[in-house]
Amino acid sequence: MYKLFKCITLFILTSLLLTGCYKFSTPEQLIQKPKTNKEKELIKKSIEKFLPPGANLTIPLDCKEAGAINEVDIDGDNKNEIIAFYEEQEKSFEIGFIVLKKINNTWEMMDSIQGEGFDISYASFYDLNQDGKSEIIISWDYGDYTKIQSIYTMDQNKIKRVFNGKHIGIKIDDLNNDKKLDIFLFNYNSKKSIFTLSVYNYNVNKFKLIDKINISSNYEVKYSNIEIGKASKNKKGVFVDIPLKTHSAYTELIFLNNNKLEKAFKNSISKTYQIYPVGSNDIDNDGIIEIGVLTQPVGYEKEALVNIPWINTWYKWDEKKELSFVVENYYDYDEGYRFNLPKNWKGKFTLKECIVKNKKEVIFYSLEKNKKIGNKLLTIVYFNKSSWKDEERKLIEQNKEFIYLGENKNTVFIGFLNNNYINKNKRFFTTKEDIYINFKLLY
Ligand SMILES: [Ca+2]
Ligand SMILES: [Ca+2]
Ligand SMILES: [Ca+2]
Repeated sequence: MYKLFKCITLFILTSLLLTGCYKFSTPEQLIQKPKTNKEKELIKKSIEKFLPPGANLTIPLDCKEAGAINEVDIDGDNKNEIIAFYEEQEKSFEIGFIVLKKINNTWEMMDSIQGEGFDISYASFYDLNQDGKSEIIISWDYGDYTKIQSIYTMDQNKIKRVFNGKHIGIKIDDLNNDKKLDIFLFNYNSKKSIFTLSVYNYNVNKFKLIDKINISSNYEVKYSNIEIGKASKNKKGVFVDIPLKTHSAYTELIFLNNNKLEKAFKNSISKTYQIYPVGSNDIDNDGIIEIGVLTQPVGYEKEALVNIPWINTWYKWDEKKELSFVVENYYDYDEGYRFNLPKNWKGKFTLKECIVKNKKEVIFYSLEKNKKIGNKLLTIVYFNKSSWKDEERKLIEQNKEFIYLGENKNTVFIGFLNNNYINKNKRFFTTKEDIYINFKLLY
């Protein structure tokens, strides 16, 4: 699947290549004049000339921070060099990158580096030691979860490896806003079931360990989602989603305070326990990362876990030691949508998924005294696209109020809001507009 993804993205990338799918190393370079098509064509041709025989351009699996062809100033002359990643998949199974520099209007190869493993799982370019030259940071991937993290720098016109080690992940960010980039390395000791996060700074060609912290896990950490981002308006954190035994997980939020890595919560497992992994994500697009857990709706106490229509409940760090509620959502992964529940319904509703006359319905009910299931609040009905026009006509004839929520390839989603009940019970107040806005197709 990754390969397919790569092929597709590579295709898009090569077609976007000439329209600006470049990486820039400094803000100044962002405003440099766009290259002419002639220049882009020249770069492409030059790369092709210097690639090893049979090699093709490739992009890192995690392509958020680097593409196949990257423009970065790695020698500090304020002009960008070209770094292009390649793989050769027929004979030598070689993977690596080449570095080109523009000399007298032609792109010459400065150096080439052969990597390790079968894939590049991550790459980025940061001037880690603030000497004006960007370093090249790469995760060489062996296909399981063994990864070699390497950092390269330009030294006397040659690429020199300044760091190399086996770690399951690497991330770069200035976590404590001291203008020094922090290098985060993640390790897992399977014998001791300990996941370790270490942070380094790179000063005058030396890597200095700032601090490290252990994160408990009772399960083999084959995957883990690690996000660095805002935990609140002014503070960045490392969000580590850790798997636990069976199928569950939790999220550890870590800060760097006075050069010490510190956990945000005293007992993260109990605070962020997820019976199935939900993890951390900026769910409301406000630039701050939320932590998601699963809430079991009322009425499913005796149901098997897999049959429960779990509600995703999202929280943010409250800038102290706790979490504060953000939003809850219902997901239908088969049909590909998400519905954000009105915030004032939290703890006051439950739901049922049912089939009525061959149509799927999701019905949200009020909870009354002693958590007794009460009235219908909202019904989301799935209409077959081919029959929707007829159904719509009928609804209009019957004067029935409905909310058009959206549609995918085969299905039209319609909401019916129980205005009679909601108007009488102001604690459930919501509007048709809010319901419409809260419904989001995922693809
Ligand atoms: Ca340069
Ligand atoms: Ca540097
Ligand atoms: Ca957010």
